[in-house]
Amino acid sequence: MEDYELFNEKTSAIIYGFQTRAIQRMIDFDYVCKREKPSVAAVIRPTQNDAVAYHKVFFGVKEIIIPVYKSLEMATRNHPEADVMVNFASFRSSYETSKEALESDTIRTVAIIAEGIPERQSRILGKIARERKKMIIGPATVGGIRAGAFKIGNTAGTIENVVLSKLYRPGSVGFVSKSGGMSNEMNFMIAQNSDGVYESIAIGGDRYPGASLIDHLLRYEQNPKIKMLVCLGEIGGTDEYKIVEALKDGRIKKPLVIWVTGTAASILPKGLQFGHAGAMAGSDLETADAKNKALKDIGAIVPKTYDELGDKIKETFDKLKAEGKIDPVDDFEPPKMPIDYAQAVKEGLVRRPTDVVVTISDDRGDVPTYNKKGLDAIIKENQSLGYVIGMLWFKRELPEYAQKYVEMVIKLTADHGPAVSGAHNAIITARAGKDLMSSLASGILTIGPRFGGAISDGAKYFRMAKDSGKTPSEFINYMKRVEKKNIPGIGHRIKSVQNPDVRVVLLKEFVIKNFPKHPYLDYALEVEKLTTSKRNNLILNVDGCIGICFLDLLENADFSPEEKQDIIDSEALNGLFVLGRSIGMMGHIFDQKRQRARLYRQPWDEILYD
Ligand code: Q5B
Repeated sequence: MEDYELFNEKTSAIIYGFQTRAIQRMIDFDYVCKREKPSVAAVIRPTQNDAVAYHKVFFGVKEIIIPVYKSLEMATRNHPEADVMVNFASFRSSYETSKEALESDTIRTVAIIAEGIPERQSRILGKIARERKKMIIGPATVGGIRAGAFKIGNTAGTIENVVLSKLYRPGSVGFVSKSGGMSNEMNFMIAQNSDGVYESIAIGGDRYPGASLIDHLLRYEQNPKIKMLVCLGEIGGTDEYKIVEALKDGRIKKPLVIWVTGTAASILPKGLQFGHAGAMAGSDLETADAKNKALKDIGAIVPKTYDELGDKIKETFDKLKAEGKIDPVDDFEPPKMPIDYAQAVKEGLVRRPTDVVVTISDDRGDVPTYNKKGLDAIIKENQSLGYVIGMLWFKRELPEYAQKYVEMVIKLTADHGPAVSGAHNAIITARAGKDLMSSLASGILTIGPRFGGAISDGAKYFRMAKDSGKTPSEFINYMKRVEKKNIPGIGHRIKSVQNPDVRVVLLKEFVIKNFPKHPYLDYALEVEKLTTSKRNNLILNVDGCIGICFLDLLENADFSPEEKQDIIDSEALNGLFVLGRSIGMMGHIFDQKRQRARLYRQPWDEILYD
């Protein structure tokens, strides 16, 4: 690359600051320019924990990943080919980071976006850049663009603007301004009145920019591909007189169309500052009128007003063209920019079949809903846990007695001591040093047909038996001979007629007292009479009682036969035991962890070695 060039089609940059939108805009620009490789080599995000992470971006329709480093040192070491740093650091840290980049061996150009960098620091940065023959664009700038090659950050705005201003391929005009905002407008104006911009730089509105207007104009002068110069100066400072000098001593020979903004200052109170830190006339020499006059006197093409600027650009360009000095532009239809999916959805341009259907809750609005009821209302109305379970499991506001029943089940099943399968497994797992989730999962995984998980099957078989008109004794025979299995919900390892399970007693009492009717419980108690007459531990157990009484709940609350079937088949009733017993199992896990209990080993004398 020649010294007078800052960027070409292969330029790649390191972006300081995790500016995802600006990064995507740069790569979108690369895509419409038909660059072979994206221009962002790496990103620096000093706040991240890892030395290196990755960020996904689109390059056209394809997704690519860009490394994100914790430090500039790592980024430059891994990407020596990247010779531009676009510095999005805030004004507080921009000085240190820009200095580090200027002092690196690989970074040649630093674009400093931050506004408000102390002038002393800007001057030091400028000095370092001059000494090391490097270029600073900014501070307080949007950056710049080499049409068809490289774009700094958010320069030129949206991709639509880039295309409208024909920035996807180079024209013949070298443009420089102080203002970044005006550079967007000027890129468009130049595209309307010539074959477009070759390079466009906004040096920034501070009093001490890293490089001045003349620095860029002299670069453009040397570049044979640039045929004419356009410059937008600004009230304040004496930078434009350096351009006058260059015109006078012949360092600038190419036609220069220039306008110094701020001519309205003459009708406004003296000393008024125009937006930028440097945009204030401290003396008559610094006024826009004085500068425009000096430039015109020395031969620059200066319009009468800003409104005439476009015409002057056109006249100058047409003249050069008539003289055969303008090479034909290698124009092409820029590739259509794929529209982001989220945007397309917003605009109603695409539709997509969903993969998941959810009918119980929604978290998209301000307030999450449970079965269409706002969580705020649920809390304000002080609804019970039974109510919430009703909404999320059964999609119903359960009647109050049913809510109470659900809560009672959860309380009654919360724990049954450490000896049962679930608690035992959870304890052993916790003592093996495993985490809460693993210990709980290992306990939950024991819940099944013999332990805690007989509720759904109990409901299923008792419902089938009663609804099909089987007598209790026919049901017992059917289970033994046809199904060839123990009746789910009957039998307990330690509870018996003589040692009744108090949980079952409490459940029965509650249901008989509160449920309008309880035909399934009545039926099950008849079955129990027969089974306990055979063996005294073949009682209606806690699983069975929960499931059978739930059949009565569904009956009382007018659930349809199909809904009942779905509730049974989906194992929602076993879910009550899982939910309740998780409370106890977690208690056991915390208990073991609190005690720092040692690894469990089953004593040999509890094992028969045969
Ligand atoms: N027999 C629960 O069995 C247990 C029979 C039966 C007809 C039956 C057994 C069973 C069905 C599943 C069930 C939930 C395995 C139980 C729970 C939560 C818990 C736990 C806790 C908590 C116990 C001996 C003889 C045999 C069998 C006959 C047994 N059950 N006949 N229907 N249901 N029940 N599970 O004592 O002629 O000698 O061959 O599978 O409802 O898990 O606290 O511990 O909160 O944590 O080991 O309460 O009843 O008896 O299997 O040796 O059978 O009785 O056919 O007859 P056992 P087995 P035979 S509540």
